[in-house]
Amino acid sequence: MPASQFRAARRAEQHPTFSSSITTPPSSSTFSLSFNLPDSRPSSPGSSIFSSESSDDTMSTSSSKPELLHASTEDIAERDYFSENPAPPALDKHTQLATDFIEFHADAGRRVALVTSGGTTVPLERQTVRFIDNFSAGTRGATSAEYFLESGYAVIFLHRQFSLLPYSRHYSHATDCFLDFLHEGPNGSVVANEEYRVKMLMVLRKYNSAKSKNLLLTLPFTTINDYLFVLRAIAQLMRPLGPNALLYLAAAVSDFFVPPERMVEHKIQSTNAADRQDTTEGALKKADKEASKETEDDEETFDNFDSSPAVPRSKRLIVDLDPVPKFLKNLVDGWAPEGMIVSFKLETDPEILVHKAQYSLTRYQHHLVIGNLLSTRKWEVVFVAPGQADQWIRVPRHRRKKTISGIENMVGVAASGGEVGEKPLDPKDLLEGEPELEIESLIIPAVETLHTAHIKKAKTRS
Ligand code: PAZ
Repeated sequence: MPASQFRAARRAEQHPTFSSSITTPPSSSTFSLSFNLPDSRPSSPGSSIFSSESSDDTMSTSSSKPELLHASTEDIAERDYFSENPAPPALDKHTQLATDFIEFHADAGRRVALVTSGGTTVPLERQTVRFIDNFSAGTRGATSAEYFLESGYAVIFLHRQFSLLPYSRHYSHATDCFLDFLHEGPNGSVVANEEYRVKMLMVLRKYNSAKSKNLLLTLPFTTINDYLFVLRAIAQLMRPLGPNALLYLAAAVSDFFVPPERMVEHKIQSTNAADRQDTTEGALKKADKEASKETEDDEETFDNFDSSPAVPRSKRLIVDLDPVPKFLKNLVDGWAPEGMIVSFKLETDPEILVHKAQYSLTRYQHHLVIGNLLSTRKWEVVFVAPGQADQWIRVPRHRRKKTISGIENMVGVAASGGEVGEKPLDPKDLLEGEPELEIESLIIPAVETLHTAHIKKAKTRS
């Protein structure tokens, strides 16, 4: 598609029409976490420590919501979320970079994959010292991006800042520090150690090739809010690519967050020391004595959730989180309706993985859910797609590296709803030290095949 046509299509698609007023349904579920804190601090009756500071009005939220015509619940959730939460400062810059990148590849008629990767943080304070995070290192996303590039896709790599990146991931682990691969050569040069040279050269060549052909755009995010804003913006920018767009959502996105109206400005205090004017030794001793007296009083009324040793409420941090709206339906129906959408489903319980993946597909009506278990995600995944039998993709036995934990023996368990599916592995089949085949080298060609079918179907329809 020529660039001018691309720009016109994008303008038309980014300005949906809103009218008529509908009220927001109350949010029904919240999530609470509690932490024991080492010192006493003023108790906060009620469930949230944020309630006393929630009147802070410095947050840039907008109370004027556009009205919606024939709005679905998803439309309302989208309008509310994006009008009540602040756009990240880098949004315009990232949008511009993505616009140029997509235009360039749309002109070339190339397929473009948006790969999301890594975890998201949930800040507890606006000037963020503390946040909630998750385990994701970004291995799936960074590795998949490399295989997409190898398959001829241009890739927008939307990643959690400081998680793994395509190509540099090979040398950025704490255990594989890049300096261990190098030594000093003649005349102050830096030389790769011979045993790593060939692999390093291959990685370097692929990286330089992707860079010089403008095939890889890396955009960072940190918080769940950054992620949602930039995901929506880029998905909408991809609309003119039609079925050539592929959205591969591998990031581990938080399901819960602290909404702006309940977020405190400053670092949450673990003591009430900041309140004390008199810091002489005598005054501090007196304050400590009073604090322990308060503690004794509190213990009589404290509601201890889990029957662990009683800790007074005044020493706990109770975090009250709202659910993050699910925007996958909005993505499928509105943001990128012609693109192929691939979501991931992560579970820890083998008995529910397949069911949850199927449920997600039915609920959001997209094109593919890739299910994986936390423990076996590097050995196997399941493809759940409409109108076809679930398909397990596994690293062949002889390419599975033996682990200390023996977790590779879990492969096959989820396929049979918790029963051991595949026969347990014979230790002889496990090649200690042999480079493990990356499961993404099997996943991406399979996704590509489905994407080709998706494009073909769209062409037939039009
Ligand atoms: O980043 P990583 O390689 O450590 O983990 C990958 C993953 C498990 C986060 C990914 O494969 C995934 O399942 N993402 C979606 C998680 C979810 O929201 O269910």
